[in-house]
Amino acid sequence: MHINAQPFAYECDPRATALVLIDMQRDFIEPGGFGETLGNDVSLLAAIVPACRSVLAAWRRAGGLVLHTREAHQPDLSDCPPAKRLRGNPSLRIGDAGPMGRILVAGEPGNQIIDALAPAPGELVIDKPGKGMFWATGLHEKLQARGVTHLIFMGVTTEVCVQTSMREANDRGYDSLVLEDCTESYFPAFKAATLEMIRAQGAIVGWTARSEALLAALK
Ligand code: TIU
Repeated sequence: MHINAQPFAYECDPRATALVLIDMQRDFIEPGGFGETLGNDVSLLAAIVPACRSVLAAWRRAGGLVLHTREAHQPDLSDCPPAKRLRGNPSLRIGDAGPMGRILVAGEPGNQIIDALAPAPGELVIDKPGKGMFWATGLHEKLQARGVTHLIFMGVTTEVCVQTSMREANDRGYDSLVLEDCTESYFPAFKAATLEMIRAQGAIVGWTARSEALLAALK
């Protein structure tokens, strides 16, 4: 498959490529979750949902592997470093009870992927205690067992969990593409800077493309 991307075309074999949705969970996209406790306006992030849905539907039709991640901690917070929980001055800390249940805790209502992008049976769902999807998840081994060499990213937020996951993927030998209109940040300037730094220096971290480019390649 040949995708019109920046800084140059992205080539991948769909059978060796996973579509990755990073943290499209209520915690970040709906009011009352982790994103809002940090002081962010979460309304910005919902705008990417229709584009993500179109790509997800097309990718499923093509029979491609889908991977969903959630930023989630165990109920006893044994996988949440105190440094992460205690940093800053959020209105509620990780593990505290909020309007959608305990903040960023696995199994709570706020920790669920939004209905519009809910995982289908057979799709991979990874709970990750860090910002990056490889840290403490065993994901690399799961992807290797499936012969995955290429990753196409969507999700939130661009400069935090998406970028961290792409950098982790890069160091593990994956070729990564992020879909520009399927990722969002609470800070538009951070999104723009992240997309630029990913593709700089001859795709030092990876590629960026509009979702239409992927949809055209899948036709
Ligand atoms: N705060 C912020 O922008 N993001 C996160 O904490 N997690 C993810 O990006 N998923």
